[in-house]
Amino acid sequence: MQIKTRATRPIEGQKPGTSGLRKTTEVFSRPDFLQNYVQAIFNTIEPAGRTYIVGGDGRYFNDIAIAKILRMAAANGVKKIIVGRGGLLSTPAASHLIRKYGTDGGFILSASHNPGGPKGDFGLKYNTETGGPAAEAITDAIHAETQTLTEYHIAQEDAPEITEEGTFTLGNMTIEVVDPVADYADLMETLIDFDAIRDLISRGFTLRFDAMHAVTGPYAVEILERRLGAKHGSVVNRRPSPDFGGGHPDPNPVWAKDLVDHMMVPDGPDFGAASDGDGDRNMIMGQGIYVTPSDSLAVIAANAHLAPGYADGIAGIARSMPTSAAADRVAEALGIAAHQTPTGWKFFGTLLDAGQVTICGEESAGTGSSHVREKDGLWAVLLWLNIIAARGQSVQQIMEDHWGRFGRTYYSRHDYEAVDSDIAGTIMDDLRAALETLPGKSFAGLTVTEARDFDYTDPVDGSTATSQGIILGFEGGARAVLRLSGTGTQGATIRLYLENHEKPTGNLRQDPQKALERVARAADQIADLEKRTGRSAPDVVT
Ligand code: G16
Repeated sequence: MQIKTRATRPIEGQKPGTSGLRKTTEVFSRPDFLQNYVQAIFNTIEPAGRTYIVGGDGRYFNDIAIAKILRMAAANGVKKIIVGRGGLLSTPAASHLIRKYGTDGGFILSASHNPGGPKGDFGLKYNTETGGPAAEAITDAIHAETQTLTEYHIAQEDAPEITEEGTFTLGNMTIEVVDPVADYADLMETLIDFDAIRDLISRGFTLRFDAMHAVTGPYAVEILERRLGAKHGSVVNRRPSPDFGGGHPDPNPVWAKDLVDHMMVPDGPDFGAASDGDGDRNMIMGQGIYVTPSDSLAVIAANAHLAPGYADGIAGIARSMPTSAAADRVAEALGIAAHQTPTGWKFFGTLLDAGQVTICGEESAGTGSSHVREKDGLWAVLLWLNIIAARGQSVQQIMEDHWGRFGRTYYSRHDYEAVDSDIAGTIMDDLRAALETLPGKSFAGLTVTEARDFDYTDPVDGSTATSQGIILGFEGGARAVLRLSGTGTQGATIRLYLENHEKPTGNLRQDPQKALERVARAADQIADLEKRTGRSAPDVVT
């Protein structure tokens, strides 16, 4: 094998965010951009003689990027790459393969729920041998490399086609092309009561899973239709497409409106779900009801023992700070620990590795458990089906029982998108500067009881993360959180998270936006969001 060593120079803007590096496809396709980043990863992880998993969500540029990564891996002395057929692997399946085959890590190509295509987004994330996203110390080291490296190495010859399973070579490196679905589906069978779900479906229970033209299509067809017997066509938008059928593969009521429309009619399916571009997010619905991700986490934690994988109970629950406190109430009732971490799945890793938590979740539609080190969309869907089968109740009844026991935590997220980055930064800076002056003051009739920045110390390894979001607490327990998104690619996105708890004896059937109206107004008055962003309302309300 001939290796080319090419000169490169530091390239601006390669600082990985909460989920690896995400940029527009146009930026990723610029000469040397991808190569520079991949070489920076290789320089950091010393890959000679090691084995890695490679796969992505099939979006535009997936195949080109994988071919380059294979050629660079061979040139950097990698011993073996295991890659999903056609370059496909959902993020949780990639995490599982890293763990199952004990590899040294993996490269996951995705910009998650962001649109794909030449005008869409692309992304690349390095996960370590735990199966989880690299910790900040590693991503910082990778970033430092991007700023100093002067050359990259790439095999002269082409990478083999990866459209069929089999074993190939590129120089001294072995490339094993595997079925992207089988191992993952087998893992699900060990955790979830497939017999109970099969029985439920055979008795006429109907479901609709919207794969949003993204990576979960083949996984959902295999598991829901082939193994569990859902009727053909229960999985819709099932064929992964490079631009997700022109859509936005973000499973929430705004972008998965088609699913909502199918579920909100009286004769709709009993259960509805969707997943995102790379299969780690989920949206759960029942006939006539949408379950918020925060509530879904709480219900999953309260009922996990009904699934074989969690029959002995769960060790603890972790949620990201902006996620509602609904799960904390479950932890309290179960007598187990409840952790609050910064936004980003990587912060759950140490707690999961140490066995301190079993179930984790985030408001951003991610739920997962210790079975992998990523959030897992289909796993959440299957656990919900297991819970429905075991309890013999509809989604609506399960929610009503849950709220009747723990109370209801009304929750909503308001997003101000593509805000000028300087304006967004100043809004947050000004708010931070005013924090000490807020307690005791009243806004929209609500008195501020707490105003602080969220700083985190990892209870396992002692690492710290500061300024992870501003928390505003109000009398009566309502809460608003403000933070800047770490996953957008256009300007800045300001997220305002709102919650208010209602006791089991209170009004559990309010419209969430109504229940949160006052705290929304109070937060807007404090941060002056609408005026300073020049909007009359948030761009997206979920
Ligand atoms: C990523 C992380 C999640 C995190 C989310 C936050 O999600 O993996 O752990 O909650 O970003 O997004 P933002 O910073 O925009 O609020 P994903 O699904 O995009 O990988």
